[in-house]
Amino acid sequence: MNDKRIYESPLLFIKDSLIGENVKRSLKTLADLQGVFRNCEAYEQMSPDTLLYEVTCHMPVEEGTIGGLYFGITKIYPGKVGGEYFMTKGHFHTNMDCGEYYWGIEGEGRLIMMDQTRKVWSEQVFPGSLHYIPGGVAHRVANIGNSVLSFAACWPSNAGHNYQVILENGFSASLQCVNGTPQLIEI
Ligand code: M6P
Ligand code: ZN
Repeated sequence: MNDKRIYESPLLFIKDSLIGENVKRSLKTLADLQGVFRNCEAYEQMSPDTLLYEVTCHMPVEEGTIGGLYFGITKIYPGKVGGEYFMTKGHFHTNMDCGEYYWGIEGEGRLIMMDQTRKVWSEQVFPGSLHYIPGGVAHRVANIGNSVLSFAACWPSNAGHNYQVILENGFSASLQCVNGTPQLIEI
């Protein structure tokens, strides 16, 4: 018998894609990350249209809603600017009380975190890795492999993104490829 109380999920999260209502996708090119990478000369030599990453988010409530959640999948393409791996812009949450979960789906990466005293550390991202990012800690992910890195994230809808502090002061270390291996280089 057909049970009318059972509905199909309005959302599908299959491997690294997200399909359904209230799902928004945005693409980030090199042009969108002006001033983020350390090697300005290498940056200028690359096409501004180079696709670095794409973010697909399920945003069921209005931005700023207290108690709501957002869910997103980020796919970072492999590549480097100079010796620095392709990575997300990175942000603090505007509301410093808000934390976030990240977890690895495919590929190989590093989650780089920096607290408000500018202390930096990183965690390995791989399929199945789970990362808790406390409030007040800036976060960004770099793809250190030769294939797409994808990770999922879940954060409060009142967290907000503060990119300004990162654009003005950067992280205090950058993830560089040194003799083929990733190293956090303090600046
Ligand atoms: C994750 C979440 C999003 C964020 C995205 C890309 O999916 O943290 O909130 O937008 O990564 O990171 P950024 O916005 O720093 O480029
Ligand atoms: Zn965040």
